[in-house]
Amino acid sequence: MKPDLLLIGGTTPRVMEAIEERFTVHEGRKVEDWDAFLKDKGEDIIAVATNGHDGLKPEIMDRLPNLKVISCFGVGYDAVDARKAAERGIFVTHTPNVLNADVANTAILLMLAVSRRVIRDDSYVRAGKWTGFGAAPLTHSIEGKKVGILGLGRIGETIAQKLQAFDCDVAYHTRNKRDVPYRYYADLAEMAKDVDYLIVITPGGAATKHLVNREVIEALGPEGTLINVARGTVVDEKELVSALLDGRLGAAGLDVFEEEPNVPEALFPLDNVVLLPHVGSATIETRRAMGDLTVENLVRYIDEQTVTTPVPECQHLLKG
Ligand code: NAP
Ligand code: 8YV
Repeated sequence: MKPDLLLIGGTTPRVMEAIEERFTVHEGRKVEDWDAFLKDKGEDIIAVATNGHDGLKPEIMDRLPNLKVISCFGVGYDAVDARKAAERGIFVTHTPNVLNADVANTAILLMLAVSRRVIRDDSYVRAGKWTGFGAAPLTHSIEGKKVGILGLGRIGETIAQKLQAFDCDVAYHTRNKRDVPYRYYADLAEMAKDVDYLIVITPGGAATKHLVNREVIEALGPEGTLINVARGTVVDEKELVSALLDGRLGAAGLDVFEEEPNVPEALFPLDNVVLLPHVGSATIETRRAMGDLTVENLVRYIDEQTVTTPVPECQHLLKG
């Protein structure tokens, strides 16, 4: 008999095929009455496969008494209470590293798209304005500019490395200073004051909520650009919108929002803003690698009672 797995949210056909080979899969999306489902199947579920957006609601986790592993498709796991899971001896796993390059590319893509006004100029051509009004207005180069990175972890460091190709002067802010060739700022607002671009790439969750507040946004200022590829919650979105509307912030490139998939409509008319629907890692190649790692963690738990990439809160559950 195959063990029971609860799948939260959608997944790729490749992941579905792989998990169906080893598990009896219960699709959360098809559950109409959660109370009845959990009464009937709650005790049988030993594995959950989920993603960074849907996570696992605490009230559902509480009703899975034999749960052993929660495998999250994505590196950010702020939608899963990993501390509580660890206390119960449940492994939470995620997909670090395999997405570093594409998320870093998205950050740089947003820097370029905003600075070079790619969306505006594309519309200019499509609207026939090039023939009517001549050349489009000049834009800003990112070459040699000062970039502050909030969060210099796996992805932040990849962004820093890639920015060397643009001769950018890179600084960073984290809680712990690192041994890296970039200028460290212990104070985020100080860094924001000194840079042209602030790139946000920390985890989400309570500890980073609204780190980018009014003070930081104003320090970045009317010539500054904010790029957020982390989580919407890290930036105070109301303050961000009002600063952009008032011209107190120069521009923004945003892949993530506080209430996804809802994006503040006040941003829609602004051509100094580029908006993406949380697609930092959304390439066929990277999503395939993320899916394979999500499955590997589940299968290794079944075969070896261990996992490949536990989140830090669950690291101590690894044997040996
Ligand atoms: P990571 O390796 O764990 O790096 C996180 C960095 O954030 C570390 O440098 C950490 O340094 C810093 N940090 C954490 N809390 C902080 C705080 N309160 N103040 C300042 N710095 C803080 O994580 P990663 O793999 O680079 O991923 C980062 C995040 O990117 C994920 O958690 C996820 O939310 C987001 N992400 C988004 C997408 C997307 O599609 N847009 C894709 C992948 C990931 P210290 O501990 O020293 O402070
Ligand atoms: C994914 C992400 O979009 O890895 C993350 O933290 O935000 C993205 O790679 C998301 O997790 C997919 O569910």
